[in-house]
Amino acid sequence: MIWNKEAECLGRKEMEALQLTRLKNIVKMAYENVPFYKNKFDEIGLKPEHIVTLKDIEKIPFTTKDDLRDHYPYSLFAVPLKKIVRLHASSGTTGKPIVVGYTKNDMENWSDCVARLIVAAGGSDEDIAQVVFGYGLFTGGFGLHYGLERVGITVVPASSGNSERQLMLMQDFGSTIIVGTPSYVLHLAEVAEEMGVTKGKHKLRLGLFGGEGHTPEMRAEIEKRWGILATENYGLSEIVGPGVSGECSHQCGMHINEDHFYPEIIESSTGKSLGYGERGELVLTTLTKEGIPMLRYRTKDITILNPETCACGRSNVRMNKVLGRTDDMLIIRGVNVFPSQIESVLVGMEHIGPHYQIIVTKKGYMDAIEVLVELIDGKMLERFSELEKLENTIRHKIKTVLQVDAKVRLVEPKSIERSMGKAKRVVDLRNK
Ligand code: DLL
Repeated sequence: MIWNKEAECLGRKEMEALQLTRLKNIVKMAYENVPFYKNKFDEIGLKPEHIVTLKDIEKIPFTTKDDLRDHYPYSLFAVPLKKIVRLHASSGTTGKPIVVGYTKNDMENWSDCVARLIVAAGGSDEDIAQVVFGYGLFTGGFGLHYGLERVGITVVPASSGNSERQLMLMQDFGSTIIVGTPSYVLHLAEVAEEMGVTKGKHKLRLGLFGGEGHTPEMRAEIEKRWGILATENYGLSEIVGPGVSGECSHQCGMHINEDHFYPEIIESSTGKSLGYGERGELVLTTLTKEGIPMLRYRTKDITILNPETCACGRSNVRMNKVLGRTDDMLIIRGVNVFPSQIESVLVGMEHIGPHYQIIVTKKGYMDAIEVLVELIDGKMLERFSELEKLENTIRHKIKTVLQVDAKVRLVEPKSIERSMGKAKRVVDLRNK
């Protein structure tokens, strides 16, 4: 089923016409109501009427997370606070969070966008969805919640944490969908196994995962352990929260809600625009947001856009899995390293579980990485030769895939800190 066929299956020409009309409106609205945008436009002599084609978007300066931080809390809002019905916030690069506000219309559009990705993944009003995202300033909990309700799904707003209770609710309420971060839902699978909550004892059939990335290997692990179809969705607070894009049940890229969010790919170091199929930083422009319009927001997320119509019939541009962020990319002795690359080496190997942590240090002038990996059986720590052999195998694999020499340390099961939200994969001690 397709939730909003008109928006999700629009022909390319019609979509571009709609985007252009909306782009012109939002640029005018931002220029007239947000001094930050007016100043930026005036500095380079740009006027809203100079935006005549979609390509003209490239004339508009980028917006960054620092801009949100510098205008904390409300200075980027385009409407009086009276019109704002919801605030959310997310962590900034330093101290204060960044704040976003939604009008009534924004809330309507947000729920519709989230409803689209839920239905695309296979959710329907027959389902019971347990939301294990945190409810609060984080957009995950409430964002998915309203989309689920819009579809008519029975929502269990369990919020994050208390795994044993989650499993009790899941069984007693008969949850069929689980909604959360992949790392937490994988942790929950471990607890379920310990508690004997095996496949026949719960009714889960579908997972909606987002808020952080996960590799195909990690997805396969989640699907196997829970016996579900795992789909992914993407978003960020600055743009709307969840609802920017989501996968359908074909699992071949996340359909972007292009009628609300205009996507571009740029070369991160130069800001140069790149085309479909090219890997670069995703830049998003909100086309309908009233509360806090974002023009050419640099997400720092690296991906590739694909304009081909999907087997599901949706024609909106899809984005590939996020490969990493331009700012969580580690540079180890000159080599770019994404945590997701290390993850794909680890997941599925014998004797080790799916939890890992990358510790980055500096030895002299040289960066060094150590990868902590949990064993499935702690007893192996006493069998030195086996342990050494496994550490060497992992080290060798990492070297082959990443061209980086990493130290590997196998550790006790469950000794790496579990997260109720997004997993902390990298501990960077270089500047400490
Ligand atoms: O994480 C919004 C969200 C909540 C999306 C729940 C989907 C589901 P923030 O906390 O502002 O918002 O974090 C945004 O998280 O720029 C990405 O780096 C990362 N991220 C979100 N979804 C994915 C994903 C929410 N599917 C930042 N894959 C983004 C990879 C993701 N990274």
